[in-house]
Amino acid sequence: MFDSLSSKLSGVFSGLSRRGRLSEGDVAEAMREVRMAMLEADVALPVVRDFVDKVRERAVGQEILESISPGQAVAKIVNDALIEALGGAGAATLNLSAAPPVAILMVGLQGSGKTTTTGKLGLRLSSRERKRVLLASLDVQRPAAQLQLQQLAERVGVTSLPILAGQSPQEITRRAMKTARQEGYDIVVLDTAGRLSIDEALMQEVREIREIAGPAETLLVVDAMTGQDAVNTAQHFNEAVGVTGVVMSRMDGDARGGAALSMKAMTGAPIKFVGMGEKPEALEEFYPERVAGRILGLGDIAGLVEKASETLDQEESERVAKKMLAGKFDLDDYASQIRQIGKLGSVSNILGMLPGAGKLKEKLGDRDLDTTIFKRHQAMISSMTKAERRTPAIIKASRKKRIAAGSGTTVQEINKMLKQFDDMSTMMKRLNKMGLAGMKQMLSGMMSGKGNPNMPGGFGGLPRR
Ligand SMILES: Nc1nc2c(ncn2[C@@H]2O[C@H](COP(=O)(O)OP(=O)(O)O)[C@@H](O)[C@H]2O)c(=O)[nH]1
Ligand SMILES: [Mg+2]
Repeated sequence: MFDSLSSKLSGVFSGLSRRGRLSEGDVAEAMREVRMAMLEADVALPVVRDFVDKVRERAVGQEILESISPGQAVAKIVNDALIEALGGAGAATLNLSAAPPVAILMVGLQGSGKTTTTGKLGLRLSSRERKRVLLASLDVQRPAAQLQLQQLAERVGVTSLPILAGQSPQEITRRAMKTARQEGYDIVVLDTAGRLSIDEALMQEVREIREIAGPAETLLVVDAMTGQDAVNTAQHFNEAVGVTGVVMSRMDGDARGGAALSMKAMTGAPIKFVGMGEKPEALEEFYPERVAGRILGLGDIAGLVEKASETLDQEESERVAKKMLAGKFDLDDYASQIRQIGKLGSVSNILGMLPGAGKLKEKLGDRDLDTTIFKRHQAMISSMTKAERRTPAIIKASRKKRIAAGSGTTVQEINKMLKQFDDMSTMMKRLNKMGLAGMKQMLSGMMSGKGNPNMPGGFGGLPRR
């Protein structure tokens, strides 16, 4: 997502930054390129026009032309304009401030991801926001649809409304709201039936359900992979039933991103969440400033940090980070890091959030690092004494034999692990000095499997799955 747009825009700005001063001609030329990049990314034409006009107007201003680093100044203007186009800084959150039970109505075409998103929302609201959530399927179009939601609800540990055969969507809605009132639920998520295309019968059904439930949110789920069609769908739904927010599913795919960039401007409805996969956890808030940063290659560092801190033990990470900075990383810390790597999930996911790592991610594809090696390292470390873990240098021949026997590994493997640990410590010390640019270099070394000639091996030799 956004990869191609991102690399094109970076090209424009690095071209600009090589110049001392910008003339109006330079700006005009850059804007032509920005315009083309956006159209190629499938951004709607009116949005592109508006965007380019805005940027040009601001960039041509005197202060920019005389500023010291014009490339950066223009990048900043583009960044701000992107954030505006995406709906303004800060995530558009759910409005749940009505009296409980608060209804959330899920609408959209068939196959857009409504049921999946209903399950994701159920999980999110119950676990993060500690709400009592009831899920109800109003999809009587397809026989298995209600069962699909029921199973999903069980999987995420949220209650679903018992299925009663023969009820209409309107009847199910009444029953869901009544059950929620009687049993004290905070939130009811209503998963409606879709249609293959927008038709009046669907819209009428949605309007009737809305009348009954009085939802605080009507969330439209659209498939990011359908590009501009997603925007058209949103316009239609918004006109016919009114939409308070959009969920873009399949943002994990290779859609060009134009739909996300056009949505707010074309429909007025903000993107509230994006679906990043089929799993119930794969729902993220939509932060325009982070997306803009990602597009401009600034990397979604904030997103990465949020993801990491959610998944990892915060205090443990801080403790290890401090030791790393102080150059006092030991084998205990290494073992703790190994445990946490498992929790972070796919390496390619993490790479996608790092600045400029788009290319590496492409190379890696869906493959992931083989983590069995980490498990073996963990076994070795747990067969060591405290003193050995703290000061690996004391591990000589006889100790190695004992550790190998204890962990079911060989002395050779122990040697290799110690060497790798040693390299890693060296690398960390260098990393501190190098900053971000160095980090990218290191990553590309990791991915090519060769390592950088100036750098120790690191993970370069790890087998991949
Ligand atoms: N990769 C990916 N697949 C998704 C996402 N959201 C939904 N899906 C898949 O899309 C298909 C249709 O989803 P479903 O929720 O049944 O759509 P509905 O007809 O609108 O209820 C299912 O196979 C889902 O697993 C997403 O964010 N990413
Ligand atoms: Mg469904």
